[in-house]
Formats: sequence, structure tokens, C-alpha cells
Amino acid sequence: MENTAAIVTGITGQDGAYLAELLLEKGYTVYGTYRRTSSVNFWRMEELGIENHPNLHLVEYDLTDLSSSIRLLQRCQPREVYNLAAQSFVGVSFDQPITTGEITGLGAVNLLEAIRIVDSTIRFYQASTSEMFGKVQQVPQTEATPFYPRSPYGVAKLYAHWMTINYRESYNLFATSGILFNHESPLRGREFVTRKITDGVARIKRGKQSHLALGNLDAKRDWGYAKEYVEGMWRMLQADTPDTYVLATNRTETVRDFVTLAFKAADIELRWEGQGENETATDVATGKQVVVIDPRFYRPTEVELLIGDPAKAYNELGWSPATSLESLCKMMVEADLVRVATGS
Ligand code: NDP
Ligand code: GDR
Repeated sequence: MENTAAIVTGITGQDGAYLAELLLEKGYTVYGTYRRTSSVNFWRMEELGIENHPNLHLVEYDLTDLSSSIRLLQRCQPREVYNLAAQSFVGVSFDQPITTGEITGLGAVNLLEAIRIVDSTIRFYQASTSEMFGKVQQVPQTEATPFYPRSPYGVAKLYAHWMTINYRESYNLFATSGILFNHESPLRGREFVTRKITDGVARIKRGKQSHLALGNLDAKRDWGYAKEYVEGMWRMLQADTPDTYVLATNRTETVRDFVTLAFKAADIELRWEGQGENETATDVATGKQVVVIDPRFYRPTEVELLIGDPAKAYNELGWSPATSLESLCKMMVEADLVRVATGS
């Protein structure tokens, strides 16, 4: 492999940081793109200790702009482009459907168009999502399961997914789509439910917060470890041909189960009581209410059940998840306990 340059859009996000770390370990020159803001936030790269790596170049880039995308490719001359940048929070997409469409949907097409114009041999990875399955059609979900997205985010991602396939078929681009189920880590954003929970547990344990307010506890998710999922992304672009792959653990649990696991990881046993909006969890040892429901966190439409079958990724790429949900949850709680204790 002569050209080992890769572009990672969304370098400031969870997956961007882990993917950059992986590619740097493999000897790539990484061009990580971030959007212009008044105060850039590189904390994830700092936590991984890669922000000053000599082969990491941080590039300001607007993915809603085609000419920026063209110049980016001309300047970096990558072998691979990983499109991870997105308005990725499902809840916000209901309030900002148009922005979500422009960034999460059309953003991918700017890059596909730029590849077609600048160098059609560049390999492209699109960060597709299990949110595209939406309303349950069949389980476990596979590459062949019909889509029925339930949020503006899911719809925007589905557009980008089909455009990736369309560019693969129309122009023979190496355009691959990874349909990734939820993946978490200590680097997960605090707005997502797992990190909101582990951060909340750590604050409650350290006496800095009284309780956690959550939305739908019945939603079931297939949660894996982000660091392993970025390895899957890389493997997809090393395959002989472009394709679509599901990455998942094939285990599903409710949000409530994750809450119980997280408190357990901090040695707090819970007693659940009530139903619906009146459901609560109490710390058995102290008798204090530590979980309540706040309907503001409900979504207008919900994805009730996700469980993926990663057999194709295993058979064709040799990829499989290794970290159990218990280990993942413990890792996140322990990291948050340290952060809360040190104020970091
Ligand atoms: P994050 O939310 O942690 O990161 C998203 C990245 O996109 C950040 O770098 C963010 O930049 C960037 N971004 C957001 N808005 C814009 C914008 N307007 N212009 C340019 N960049 C922008 O997501 P993850 O790392 O968890 O996910 C990576 C990708 O994978 C996303 O596309 C997500 O939708 C998708 N995905 C994630 C899954 C998961 O479980 N994590 C599952 C399946 C798919 P900034 O820091 O400036 O906000
Ligand atoms: P999701 O992740 O929507 O699956 O999208 P999120 O963690 O936001 O929600 C998971 C489930 O938990 C329920 N929930 C809450 N969610 C949040 N954020 N906050 C709460 O207080 C809360 N209470 C209950 C939600 O209703 C939902 O059912 C993530 C993102 O990373 C997407 O970008 C990615 O594509 C998908 O995973 C796969």
C-alpha cells in the first residue's frame, strides 16, 4: 500500500478520535477535519494522546460546501476517506430537521461528488446507522432488512446510505457503507444515554448530583465498544470490493438494564418502582431516589428495538466484537468516577 493518507471527517467526535488513533498506529498520515467554531474542542484526541502526533494534520473544513470538499481532496490526496461528521444526535434532529438533512445527508454527497471529480480511485466509507431500520420490521436486523427510519436523523442517514450505494453502482466508486449499531466508550458525548448515565452515576456516587432524569427506559439497544467498531470501518475499506456491512454485538438490552448495570459498577444497588412517567429507582442503601422520568426526554417517534446480526462482517472481514456490555459499562463508569474526582 503506497499511499497511506486518509481523511477522517468529524475528527473531534468519539469515532473520529478512535479511528485516527488506529490509523496512526497503522502508519497512515491522517487528515482530520473539524468545523470552524469560536472554541475548538480537541479533548478526545488529547485523552488519547494523539493531538500532537507528527502524522496527524487537523484541517478546517465545511462539509456542506462542494468546493471545500474538492480542495480538501486535491490538497490531501488520500487513499481513503472516512465520512464520520454528522449532526449525530437523534433527539436534536427533531428540532433541527433541515440542518440535519444538510449535514448528515447532503454532506456525504458533497464528498462523493468530490471523489468522482478529483480522483475516482479514492476509497470512501459512509457512517451509516441502525437508526435507518427504525420501526421494527424483522429481528435481528441484517444488511437485507427493510428500512423504516423514525427520525429526521434516520431519514438523512438513509439518503446518504443510498447515495453511497448509488455512486458505487453508477460510477464504480469504492463506496462502502457500514451500518453500525450503537457503540459507546468513555469518549462518548454526554448527550447520549449511556454516557449521560455513567456520568450521572459518577456524580451521584461522589455527592455532586442528587439524581438522574431520563426518558424512555424501555427502548432496547445493541451496544458495543466504539474502539472495536472503528477497526471494522478500516477493515471494510481494505476489502477487495465495496459493499454494505452491519457491525453489532447481537445482544440487546433496555435502557433500564444499562442504568442498573451502571449503578452496580459503582456498588449501588437499585430498587425499581412504579411505571411509565412515575417510574423511579431508589438506592437501596440510602433510600434516596436516584432515577426519575422526565417526559422532555421522550422522542416524538421512538426506535423500540435494535439487535444486529454481524455475521457478514465476521465471514467476510473477520470482524467480531469482544467487549461485553458489563465490561463496557464498567469501563465508562470508572472513567467518569476519575473525571468527577479530578474535575476533568
Ligand atoms: P459524534 O457526535 O461524537 O461526532 C460527530 C462529529 O461530527 C463531530 O466531530 C462533530 O464536530 C462533527 N459535526 C457535527 N456537526 C457538524 C457540522 N455541521 N459540520 C462539520 N462537522 C460536524 O459522533 P460519533 O463519533 O459517535 O459517530 C460518528 C459517525 O457515526 C456519525 O456520523 C454518527 O452519526 C455515526 N454513527 C454513530 C454511531 C454510534 O453509536 N456512535 C452508530 C452509527 C452511526 P463537533 O465536535 O464540532 O460537534
Ligand atoms: P440513539 O442513542 O438515539 O440510539 O442514537 P441515544 O443514546 O441518544 O438514545 C438511546 C435510547 O435511549 C433513550 N433514552 C434517552 N436518550 C438520551 N439521549 N437521553 C435520555 O435522557 C434518554 N432516556 C432514554 C432514547 O429515547 C433512545 O431510545 C445513537 C447515536 O449515536 C446515533 O448517531 C447513532 O446513529 C445511533 O446511536 C445508532
